[in-house]
Amino acid sequence: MRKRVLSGIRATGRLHLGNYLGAVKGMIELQNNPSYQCLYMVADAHTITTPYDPKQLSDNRKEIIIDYLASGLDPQKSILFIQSQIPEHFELTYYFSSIVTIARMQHLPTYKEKVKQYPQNNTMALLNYPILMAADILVYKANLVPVGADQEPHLEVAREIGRKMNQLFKTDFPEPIRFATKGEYIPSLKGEGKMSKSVEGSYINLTDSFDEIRKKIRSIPTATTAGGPLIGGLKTLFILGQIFLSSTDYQNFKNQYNQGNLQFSQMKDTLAQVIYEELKSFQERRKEIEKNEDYVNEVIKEGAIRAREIASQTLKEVKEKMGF
Ligand code: AQP
Repeated sequence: MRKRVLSGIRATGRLHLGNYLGAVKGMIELQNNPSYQCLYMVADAHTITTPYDPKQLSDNRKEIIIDYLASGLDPQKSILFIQSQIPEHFELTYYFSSIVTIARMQHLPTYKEKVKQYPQNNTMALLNYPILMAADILVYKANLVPVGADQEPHLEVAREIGRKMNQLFKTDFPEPIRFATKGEYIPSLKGEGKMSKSVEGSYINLTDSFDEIRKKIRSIPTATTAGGPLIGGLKTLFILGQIFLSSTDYQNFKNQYNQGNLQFSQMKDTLAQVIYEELKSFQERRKEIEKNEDYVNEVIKEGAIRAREIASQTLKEVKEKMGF
């Protein structure tokens, strides 16, 4: 049997470069490897763990599917679906929650960060996020999870839950591991923390125009003189440079930096141009797909049927083993 792959993106807005490099690139790579069966969802249920607008959630669900298709995910090769259309994820979450302590969830760094970011929104759904994520993965018995480095603590929880379920109830969940890309952690354009869509000024959207990209790259805080350790905005600039520039260009800029004669504006504008070139074909494909709503609806409908077939089998098995 082919190994399974599961990944997803929250429906909190349009995709940014961090989502693309840390998650989508890995999703595409695995989809094109015939050894894997890939399931990629829009994590709409995870969206309500932070403040949200129902109208925007409703629109974003479809927008993420369009982003997936425009990035090169192919419904002939991967199952593309919307998380909330597969009720088995939620039922399994409940069963899993019976073997996870509250203390374990409260100690997660990701939970603490979100509570700090949204102190008015310290909800049960937020606390449950990693259990739902474990259910998302294990309901398909997925072995590989292409997600960014920020998701590693959640994957550890998924492995712990799988192990404990296997011990207690003799299930056969695999230990899912993260599939890392070379852009597994894209720092913020502001030079502090990660690129994140909830932090204004930290990200480049996949749909940004050349002028917007150039303006954003130019805004990365860099030192007035070159040389010294690569920290803050400099780190962001060079990480993006390493990913997008040719190795010759990158090395030239790096040497100039070390020698103290780098023109930051020149490096920034070259980088903006190359990023735009990579995003241009995505943007063109996106415009085409947007026009074809029936096709997008069909992809979503088909995806739900195929995902549910697998998920319902796992759930049946788990219920029997747990004594239901
Ligand atoms: N900066 C990043 N570098 C690399 N990978 C990243 N991912 C997110 N940010 C980076 C990866 O993208 C996928 C989707 O992330 P998510 O579902 O957590 O989406 P999100 O929460 O909407 O992403 P943001 O931008 O981080 O939003 P907020 O600010 O709302 O929390 C995951 O695989 C993630 O690792």
